[in-house]
Amino acid sequence: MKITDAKVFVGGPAKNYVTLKIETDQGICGLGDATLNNRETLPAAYLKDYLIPNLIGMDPRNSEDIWQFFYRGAYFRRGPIAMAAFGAIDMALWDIKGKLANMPLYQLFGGKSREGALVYAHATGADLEDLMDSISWYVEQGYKAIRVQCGIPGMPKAGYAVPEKKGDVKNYITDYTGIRPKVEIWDTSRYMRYMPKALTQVRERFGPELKILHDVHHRLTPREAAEFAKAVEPVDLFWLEDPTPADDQDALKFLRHHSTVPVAIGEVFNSIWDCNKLIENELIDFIRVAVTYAGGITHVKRIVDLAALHHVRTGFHGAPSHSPLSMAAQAHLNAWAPNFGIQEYLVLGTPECDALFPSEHRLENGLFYVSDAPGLGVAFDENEAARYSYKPGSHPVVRLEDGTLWNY
Ligand code: GCO
Ligand code: MG
Repeated sequence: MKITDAKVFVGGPAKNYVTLKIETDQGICGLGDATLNNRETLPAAYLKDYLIPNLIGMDPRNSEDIWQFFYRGAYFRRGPIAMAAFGAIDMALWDIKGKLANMPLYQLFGGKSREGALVYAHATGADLEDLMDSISWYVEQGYKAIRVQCGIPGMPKAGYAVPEKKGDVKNYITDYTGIRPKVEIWDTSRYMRYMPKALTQVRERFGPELKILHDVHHRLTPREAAEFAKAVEPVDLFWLEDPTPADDQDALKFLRHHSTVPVAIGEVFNSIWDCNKLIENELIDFIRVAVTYAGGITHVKRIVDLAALHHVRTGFHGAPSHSPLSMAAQAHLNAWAPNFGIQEYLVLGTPECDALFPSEHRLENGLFYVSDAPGLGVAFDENEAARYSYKPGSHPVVRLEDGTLWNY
């Protein structure tokens, strides 16, 4: 069996999805997602200029060897751009493998460990009252777990994942069209004083059963993060996410020595070497990598297995920048993983997105049910894809009130 061709498509409704389609001499094709939010053209170029010319003629069934060929062959290791490009190839090769076996991917991993996989949605508000309305809306939709963020009184501009206008709670924007980023202003003291009180009120309003998550988005120092974690302990969070900048694997030691709050980290990681110390030293409870830019199914499965040895559960990244393809790859891993924790899931299901990526995967009552179709179980409509083109975008940049640049 041989790979005969591969194409890259960039574009989509709301997001610039980078979709790879690999064709074979047996008429079976495989699909993968290489979307790297706000840097989409780069994994696309890596695929087109370096990887695809080597891929043609290879046997698509040898997904492990192909992964090693590209990873070791790059010489300069890791990095989100390369790992997103390898990840898309890997996903597409697993898709082909599933179609050849006529089995959904979770069967190739070891079968189902559960039927529905728990997901969490994002509630947000310009202020606390606004946030309460947003949470109520998700609770009514049947969600059992909700990430909560809200505006901080006195904070000059909206904080992380917070709408500027009250009532804009389902469509808040965290990135912007255009190449120049919006600037947000951050004030750690105001956040540290206000957010524990706000989270306490959410717990009081919604009772003990709702799973509440909160994302600090890398903005605290290790000492501040420990203080914050202690302050929110009575809220009984499902997790506290990215309390410290994720590039320092030692930063969580201090927090861990001072608090029992469950910690989640890893959406910016792109390899096992970014999180092996965190996992082996049991400094975290949830690992947030994404199949999209952590080297695809082959590499992420390795991280999941390491995590399982150390009581660390999965909580894969699922921001809207992941196309239905990588969300499906994660759904298959979620159905199988003995150490599954939760899946971030923002409803992608606009009619445009469903038309571009038809599938039978479904969300019901806060649980995600994986499709039984062979492979990833997602199709790709090239005619629909022709409607979209690349639009540049950017993440915001964050400064302190005195102008010092901070972490987004
Ligand atoms: C999350 C993340 C995202 C990131 C985004 C950056 O928890 O979902 O923090 O919202 O900000 O993925 O591209
Ligand atoms: Mg996050």
